[in-house]
Amino acid sequence: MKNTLTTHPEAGPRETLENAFSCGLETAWSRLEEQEPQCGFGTLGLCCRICRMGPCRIDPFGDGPKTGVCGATADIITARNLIRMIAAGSAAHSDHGRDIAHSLLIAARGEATDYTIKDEEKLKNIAGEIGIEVKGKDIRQLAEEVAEKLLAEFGRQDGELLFTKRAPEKRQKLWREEGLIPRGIDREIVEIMHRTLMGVDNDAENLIRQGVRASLGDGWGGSMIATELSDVLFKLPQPIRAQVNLGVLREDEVNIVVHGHEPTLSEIIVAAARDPELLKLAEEKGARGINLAGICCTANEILMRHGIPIAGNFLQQELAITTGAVELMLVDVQCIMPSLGSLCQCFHTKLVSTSPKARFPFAEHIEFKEEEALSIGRRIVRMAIENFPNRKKEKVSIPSKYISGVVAGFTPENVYQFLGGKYRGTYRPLNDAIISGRIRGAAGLVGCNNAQMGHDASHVQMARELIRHDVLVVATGCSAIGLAKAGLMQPESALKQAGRGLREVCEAVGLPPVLHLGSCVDCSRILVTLCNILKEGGLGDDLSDLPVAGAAPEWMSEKAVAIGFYFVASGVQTIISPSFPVEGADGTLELITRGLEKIVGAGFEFEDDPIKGAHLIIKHLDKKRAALKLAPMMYDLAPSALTLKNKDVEKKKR
Ligand code: SF4
Ligand code: MSK
Repeated sequence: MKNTLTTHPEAGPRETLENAFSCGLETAWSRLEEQEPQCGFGTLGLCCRICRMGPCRIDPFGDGPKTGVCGATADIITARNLIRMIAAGSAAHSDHGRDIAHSLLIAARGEATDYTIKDEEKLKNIAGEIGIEVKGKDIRQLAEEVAEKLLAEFGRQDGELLFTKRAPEKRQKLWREEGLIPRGIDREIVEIMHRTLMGVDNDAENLIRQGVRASLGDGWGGSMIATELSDVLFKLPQPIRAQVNLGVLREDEVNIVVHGHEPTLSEIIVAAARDPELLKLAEEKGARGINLAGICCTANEILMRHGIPIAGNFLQQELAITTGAVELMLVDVQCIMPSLGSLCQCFHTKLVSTSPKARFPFAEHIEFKEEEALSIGRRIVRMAIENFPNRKKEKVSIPSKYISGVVAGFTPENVYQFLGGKYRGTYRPLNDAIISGRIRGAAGLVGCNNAQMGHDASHVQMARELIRHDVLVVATGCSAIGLAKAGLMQPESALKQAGRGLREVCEAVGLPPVLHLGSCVDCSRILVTLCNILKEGGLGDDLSDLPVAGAAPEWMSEKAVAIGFYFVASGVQTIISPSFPVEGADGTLELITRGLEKIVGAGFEFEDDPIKGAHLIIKHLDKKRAALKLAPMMYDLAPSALTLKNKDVEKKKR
C-alpha cells in the first residue's frame, strides 16, 4: 500500500494519517491511489449498465461505438445517469425529512416521550402557513396536524408542494408554465426511476426536466420539511460559539463521536452525555468527563443547537478513529464510509450502527427507536465509558494544535433580527448594502469534500477570494465545517480577510463574513433567505434577478447533485467541481449549462480552479448588478489572487 499524504495542511492533520500508515492501515487517500487511473468512460459519463444487454460504453474520440446496444446515444446515457443521481440525492434528503416528520408525529401523540416540542412559535407559524387553524388548539394537537399534513407531501399525487408557495410569484409561475413544479416528493423520484428504465424516456431534455422537478421536490419539499420540523422539535438555532477540528478530542475524557445526518439520534446522545449518573461512571473509569464531538451533518445539527464541537467533515471520519482516542463512534445514515469498521479493529474504538436502513461491516448494531430514545442513548454512552480503560496510550495521537473557533447557528429568522435589531427585524441593511455597492452580493458554498481534491482547499480558497471581493458567503454541510476549520467563521480573524465594504457592514451588524447556515438539508435555509432578501425589495422580482450564486467546489455525494439542481432551478447560477459526469456528451452538457439558463434563468458552470471559480461567481454577480442598475462597487478591489497569478506569469515571461 502506498503512503499518500494529500490532506490539505489547513484542513487535516497529517499526524493522524501517519498514525494510520504506521499501523499499515488504509484511508480514502491510499485507496484512491490504488484506484488510479480511474475509468475515463465513467468520468465522462459514457457507460451504461441500465439493462443486461450492456454494460455499454460510448467512444467519444476514436472509431469505437457511438451508441449502446439498444441505440442509446451519449446524450441519452448521460442524461439518464445524471437524473438517477438526482433521484438518489433527493431520496436521501427527503427520507431524512420524512423521518423527522414521523418523529414529530409520534412525539405529538405521546408515543415518544423523550421528545418535546421546543419551538412552539415556529410550529404555529408553519401551521398558519400551510392552512391549519391554530386558534384553540393545544400545542400537541397542532403538532400532530402539522406532522400529518407535511407527511402527506411525500405521497401527494398531484397539485403543488405546499412550501413551493414560499418562492416568489414569478418563479412559481415559471415552474408551472414549464411543467417543473413538483407534484409530490416521492412521485417525482419514482418517476425518474421509471423514465430511466431501458426503453422509456429517450429524450435528453425531457429527462433533465424531470430531474429538475424531482430536485425541486427535495429543496422546496423534503429538505425544507427536514429543516423546519427539526427546528420545531429541537429548537431554532441561535448564534453560538464552539470549536472545530480533530483537536477537540480530549486525551483525558471519554470521546464519543456522532456521525451521519439525522438529529433525532444525536440530540438524544447530547442529553445522555450530560446524565449525572453516566458522568459519575466516567469518573470511576478514570476519565475526567464525557466529550461529545461530531462528524458531517449530524455534527452541524448539534453544533448549531448546543455548541457541541465538531471533530471534522466527511474526509476526517477515518482520521478521527486513527487518533486512537475515540471510545465509540455511532453512525446513522449517509456519508459513512464502509471502511470504518475495519479501521476500528486496529484500535479500541467501537463502531455502533443505529439505523435499520444502514448496517456496516464490523459494527455492533443497536437499533434506535424514538419510543425508547433516551434509554438507548444511555446504553450507547455507557458502552463508550466502559470502553475507556481499553484505550491504548501508545496508540493515542490527538493533533491538538488543529482546532479553530467558530460562530455557528445562523438562520433566515435570526439573520433578520441581527440585521434589524431585536425589536424590528428586517433585511433592509443587507439589501441597502448590496444596492449601494458595499456588498457585491452573496454566494452559497455547499457540499462535500472529495479525496480526489485537496481536502477543503477549494472551499477555503474560493471563500477567501469571495470575501476579499466583498461577497458575503453562506455555507452548509461539509463546506461549512471546512471553512470553520480554516478560521473563516471566527469573526475576529475572518473580518481581516474581507474586503472593506463587506467588513464595514459585518462590523456594523455583528456578523462574520462567512455564515454557517447548518447541515446539507439546511440548504433550504439558503432558499428561504433569498426569498426574504427579494421580499425586502430593491433587487428585482425573481430569485434569478438577485446578485447571488452557488458553488459545490469539492462535491462527491449524489445529494450535492440534487442540491445543485434545485439551486439552478430556483434561479441561482451554480459552479461545480469536479464536473458532473456528462462531459462526454455535448448535448447534455449544453442542456445543463446554457439550455437550463434559457428555461430557468440559471445554469451550471464547471471549474476546477477555485480562484477561477470565485471569479466566475464575481462576474455573474456583476452581471446581475448591472442588469438591476445598481451602484458601482464602493471601494477599489484589492488585486485578486488570479490577477496576481497572471502578473507573476507575465513577469516570468519577461
Ligand atoms: Fe446498453 Fe441500452 Fe442497456 Fe444501457 S440500456 S446497457 S445503453 S443496451
Ligand atoms: S455530510 S453530503 S459529505 S456535505 Fe451532509 Fe458532507 Fe456531502 Fe455528506
